Amino acid sequence: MREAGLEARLDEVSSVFGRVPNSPGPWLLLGSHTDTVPAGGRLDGAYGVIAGLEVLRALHEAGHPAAPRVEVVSFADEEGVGAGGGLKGSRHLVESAHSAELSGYLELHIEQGPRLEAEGLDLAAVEGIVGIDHWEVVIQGAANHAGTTPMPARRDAGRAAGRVMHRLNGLVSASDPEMVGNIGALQLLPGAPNVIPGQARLVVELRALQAASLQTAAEALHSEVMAAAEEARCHANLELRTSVPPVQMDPRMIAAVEAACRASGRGWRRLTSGAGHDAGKLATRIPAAMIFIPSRGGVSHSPDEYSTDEHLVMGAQVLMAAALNCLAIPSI
Ligand code: HGY
Ligand code: MN
Ligand code: MN
Repeated sequence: MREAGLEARLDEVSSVFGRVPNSPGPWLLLGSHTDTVPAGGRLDGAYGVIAGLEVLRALHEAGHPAAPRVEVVSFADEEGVGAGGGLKGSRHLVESAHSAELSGYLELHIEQGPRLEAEGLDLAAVEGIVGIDHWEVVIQGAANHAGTTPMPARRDAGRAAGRVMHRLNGLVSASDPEMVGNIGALQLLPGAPNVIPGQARLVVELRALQAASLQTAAEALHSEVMAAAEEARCHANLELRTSVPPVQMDPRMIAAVEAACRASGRGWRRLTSGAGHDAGKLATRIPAAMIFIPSRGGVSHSPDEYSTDEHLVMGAQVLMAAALNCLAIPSI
């Protein structure tokens, strides 16, 4: 950011902000996050930060009047690989005084899914972002000798966890055909092959664009966990560990993005994001919008994450055009 002639600063949670020196604000914020999931790809988040920086650098170098009205951000800990459930940088920003100095937020991101590529399209104007609930399930049975304990006498927490995992797909699609869910974290304790697991700890992630679907699925999950525990003579407890509500993007900013997509001459569509983003958190406080470019094979959260250079450059150019369209909106 400093090489681009911007003044750069860290906030209290290590997000990095860059703006034209002595610009008075308010600012349209561009950017994304630079953290990744374990063994993640190189584009999820980082692409939007670099593209936002490139847009501001180009405006600043050209002495464009929009430059002092734009700020760029690299958010910390969007993925939540540590504790806290993620969106740490954007959560801190919306709770800070600086959010009152922002006229809007525009995030360029890879789609992380297969739809644009499957339809031969190059861009998406994101209209909404799914809500994401993380349910922590603890199933308590009794650790015991795996060789001498007769099957009917066991209180096998792993058996109950296995039934929940097996039934999850059914309860998710019964709640909402568009909904998704999985169990990405599972622990069987004490974790030895010759000990009946006395405890199973799992995190169930549910995602839906409708809050009602998340509620329906949560109720079905609760019933399933209790039935699985009872069948294995265990006890169980569920706790909502993190919950990010579904959110709609700002209609005026979506229109600004759509105008930029149209002007690009490339194929585009509106899309809902199945991935969570910092824009979802910012949208709870200020006008926000997102732009997607295609991901090869829809792959993300993997070292195989890839988008073509042509799409990467085109996305940055559309970000520039969309940002200028946003700055022309009277209240932005
Ligand atoms: O999990 C997500 O959807 C995002 O990549 N953090
Ligand atoms: Mn991610
Ligand atoms: Mn991301």
